[in-house]
Amino acid sequence: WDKIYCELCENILDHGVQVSNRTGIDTIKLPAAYFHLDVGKEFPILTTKQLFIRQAVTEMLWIYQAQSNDVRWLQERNVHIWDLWEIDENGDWKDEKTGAVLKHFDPSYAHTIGTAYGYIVRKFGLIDRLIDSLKNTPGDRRRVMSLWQDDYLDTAVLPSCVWSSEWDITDGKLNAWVHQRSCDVPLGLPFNVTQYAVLLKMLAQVTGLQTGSLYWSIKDAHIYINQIDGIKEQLERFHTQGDLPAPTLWLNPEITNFYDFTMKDIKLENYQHMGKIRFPLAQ
Ligand code: THF
Repeated sequence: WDKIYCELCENILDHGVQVSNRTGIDTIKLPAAYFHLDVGKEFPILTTKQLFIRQAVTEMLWIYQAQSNDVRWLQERNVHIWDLWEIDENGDWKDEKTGAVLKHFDPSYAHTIGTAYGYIVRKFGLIDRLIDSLKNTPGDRRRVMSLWQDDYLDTAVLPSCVWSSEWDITDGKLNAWVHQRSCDVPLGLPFNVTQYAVLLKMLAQVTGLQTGSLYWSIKDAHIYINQIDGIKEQLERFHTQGDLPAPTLWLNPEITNFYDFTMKDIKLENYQHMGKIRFPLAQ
């Protein structure tokens, strides 16, 4: 996965176009990208930088298991990656630096991110439908999980970035085609890929399937210009040291119900990495 990831980064730096966007910090972008990862063969987590697996898995459980949009759920578990998008007591979502109100919501949305991610998963019963279909109609070709719901965009702080996944069974293996509309390659993508690999393995276990592949497509793959130095550091590591052996993900084999998994049942074993790289986060 490091090789695919570093090639994508190089491709963006070499062939991307610099554009302005809503955050005020320019990005270098490619309009599209695609890759394939055989999760059954190798668990995908970067080794050329430290990936914060606890934070990544907690965020995934927040969306798909707790099916929550409440940022306090994450904060109670010491995960702060959504703090910048929390609606305040008055229903305001504010610019972190200037304090300007970026968007106003009904105060009943206080402490949430509005109607995105976990809210949509719960509202439309997406996980239960998916598990039911995996168990009962394995040949189904309509297993589309869509977090993009037009009626709920206006009341979301941020429309979901990874917004679609399609779940396939071939030869007893569970595969997923995941798509994101916008991708912060240094910060978002390493989290997202590892999260969906964990989700794939959890779903395979509770439906009696083998772990298959992730097929990953991106529209607008970008690097913020204040992240370029960090990415160059990571590329330097890759070109001088290559990558390190992939760790394995252990799931408690006794869990048969998706909702019974806790952090104690999900463990990354033998994770070797080359250390943290700090990347700025654009609000
Ligand atoms: N906005 C932007 N600009 N990029 C994103 O990746 C992003 N997200 C979520 C919502 N809006 C976004 C937030 N996801 C980190 C990781 C994921 C995030 C936000 C922040 C982050 O800072 N990770 C650090 C350290 C984490 C830690 O120390 O706990 C890292 O090094 O990975 C797309 O999902």
